[in-house]
Parts: sequence; structure tokens; C-alpha cells
Amino acid sequence: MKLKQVILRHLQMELKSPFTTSFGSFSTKDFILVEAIDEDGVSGWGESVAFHSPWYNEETVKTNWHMLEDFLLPLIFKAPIEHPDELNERFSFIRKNNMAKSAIEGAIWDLFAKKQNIPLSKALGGEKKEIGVGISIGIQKSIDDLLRIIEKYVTEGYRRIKVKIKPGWDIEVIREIRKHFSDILLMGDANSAYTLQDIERLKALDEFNLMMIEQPLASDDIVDHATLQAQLQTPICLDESIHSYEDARKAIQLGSCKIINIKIGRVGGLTEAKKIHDLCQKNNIPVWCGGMLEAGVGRAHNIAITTLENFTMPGDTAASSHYWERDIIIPEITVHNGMIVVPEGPGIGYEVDRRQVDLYTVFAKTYKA
Ligand code: OSB
Ligand code: MG
Repeated sequence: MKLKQVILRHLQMELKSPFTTSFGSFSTKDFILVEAIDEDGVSGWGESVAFHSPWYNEETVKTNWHMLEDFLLPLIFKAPIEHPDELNERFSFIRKNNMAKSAIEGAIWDLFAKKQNIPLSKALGGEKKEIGVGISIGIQKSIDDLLRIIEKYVTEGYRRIKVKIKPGWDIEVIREIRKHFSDILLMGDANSAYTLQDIERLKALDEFNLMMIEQPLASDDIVDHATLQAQLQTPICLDESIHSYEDARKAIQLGSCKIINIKIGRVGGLTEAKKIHDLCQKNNIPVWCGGMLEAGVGRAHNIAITTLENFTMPGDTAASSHYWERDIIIPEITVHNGMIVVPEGPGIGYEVDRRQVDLYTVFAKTYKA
């Protein structure tokens, strides 16, 4: 593949309802949509999952734009690409900035699969025809509000309910949920809201048969998580702490977790995500695909990677309508009985709705080879 031009677009979309984590609340989603166009005029699409502000990790929309414009795109234009797996090596002298790398890498994977006329899932080696999905519910004003929302999603068929937790919005909340929904697959995601000093509070959650607790401790930690896991029955799942294959290898070796949430952007792209998947499979660590409130392009990539065998647990890739009045892909992503049918068309398998993209674009720039 030889790229002719790349278009970066800054999009802004309103979430249907504000999303609240242990860090705070937001209702507007800013992100970069990447369109990579080759010599034949074929477009591949990628989506950066960095947020407007650096609360989840250190990256932002602006830092991603800077990395793409000043470092990554020049490397992309420098030489033809035989296979997207080469990009890991080509980008390797740039430290971190994984979401920026992933955004362009994802566009090139889509382009690659389209040139081969195969679905992205197949290009990645995935075989599932449909994938099971759960839902991630933010912190609510009251437990009653939360129970009503859970009821709605359980009725819709979502296969696992994840609720955000933090000190003070945890034991009582989970107890109430279990009272009303005794046998659903249930988990909590703390986004690093606890420290080892909270160990008794976290142990108190053991009685509720949670599927896992996601990222209880610091976002850069795998040592304290190992201490915690040794004292908890509930499996720990790492999200923020895993940025690479090497991080995953070390966390597994230390016993810091029993499950890993793979987010393509957080680990620097599909190639690295696949490597982590394979490593986890060898070590009997189940994985699932996390979400970053993506629009349709990012969610399509999530669906494709989830077709790999060791993605045995429902992911966070909910329906388009859960997030947006109108998504940027056609058809929109729909969930029936907690399942998404994997698209069979070439590449990401959804068409980008250019009219919607234009409506949401606040700034765009074209970069030529
Ligand atoms: O920690 O998994 C997370 C959303 C934004 C940032 C981090 C996280 C989340 C979610 C929601 O839990 C996932 C989604 O519905 O896309
Ligand atoms: Mg998480």
C-alpha cells in the first residue's frame, strides 16, 4: 500500500446522557477521525479514542493531532506499507502516545482489509460470526435511578452489567443491585479510585459474586494490584495499567490480575492488541474488549478484534443508539439479545456516513504524501 493523503477531522458529538466515572462527568465527545487514502483512492478509517482532557490517560485530542501531524504521518508517507503489522516497528522510536498511533494504524488495517476484499475481523484472524456484549453504566444520582437503568438493559438482553464504583458508591450499591438482580453477570469498574488502604472495603465486595473488579488501584500500578489480588477472591481485571504486550506479560507474571480488558487505543493498535490476546490465551487469562465511548468507526474496530477466540467475556461495545442520536456509520450498530452480528463486508464492514461526519466536524486538515 502506498498512501496518497490522510485527512484528519476533529469531530464533536453530544452523548445522549452524560457519562460519570470516579473522575467526573462529561456529555460532549471530542475525537479525531482519520481517513487514509491510497493511490487508487480507497479510504481506510480509524478513530482516536483520546478524550478532550487527560483524565483517563495522558493523551488528549490535541496531543494526538500533534503526534499525527508532526511524527506519525511523515513516517506513514515515507515508504510503502506491505502489511499493517510493520507499523509497530516503524513507530517504535516514538514513546507511548498509543492512542495517536492506534488511530492511524487502525485506518491502515481497514484499508489493508479492503484491498484484500476481506472483513477486518478475518484479516485479524477472527472467526466468530457474532459477539456477546455487555453495558457500562456510569455513576447515577441515586441507587433507584441506577436500578431502573439496569432493569432496562437487562430487559434489552445485554449479557453483563458493569457499574462504575468509587469509595462511598460501592458496597451499598452492589448490595442493592444483587437484591434485585441475583443472577446477572455483574462487575464494578473503579477507574483507579482506591488504594491499598481501602483493602477491607474491597474485600467486602467478595460476597457479591462479582465477575471481576476492574482497575481498582492506580492507573500506572501492577505491584499493589498483585498484593490486592492475593487477598481478594474476586478476580481483578486491569484496564488503565496495561499499555503493551510487555505490561501484560509482567502483570501476568506478578499475579496482578486474572482478566485483562483490551482497548485497542490504549495499547497502540490492533497489532499489539492481537499480541496481548495471544499471550493471555497461552496463560489462561480471558480477555474482553473495553470501550471509550467511541463513535461507529472505533466501535467497528472493537467488533473486529472481539472475533478472536480468547475474547470470551462480553465487551463494552454497546449499540450506537446507547450513545448517539445518530452515529457516523451505515448501518448503525445494533444489539439483539446481547449479541452483535459481525459484518461481512470488506474492512470495518460499515460505510462511513459522510453527511453525518461533515455535520460533526469542527476542523479538518488534509496531509499529502
Ligand atoms: O474505564 O472502561 C472504562 C468510558 C470512558 C473511559 C473509560 C471507560 C469507559 C467505560 C465505558 O467504561 C465504555 C463504553 O461504553 O464505551
Ligand atoms: Mg475501565
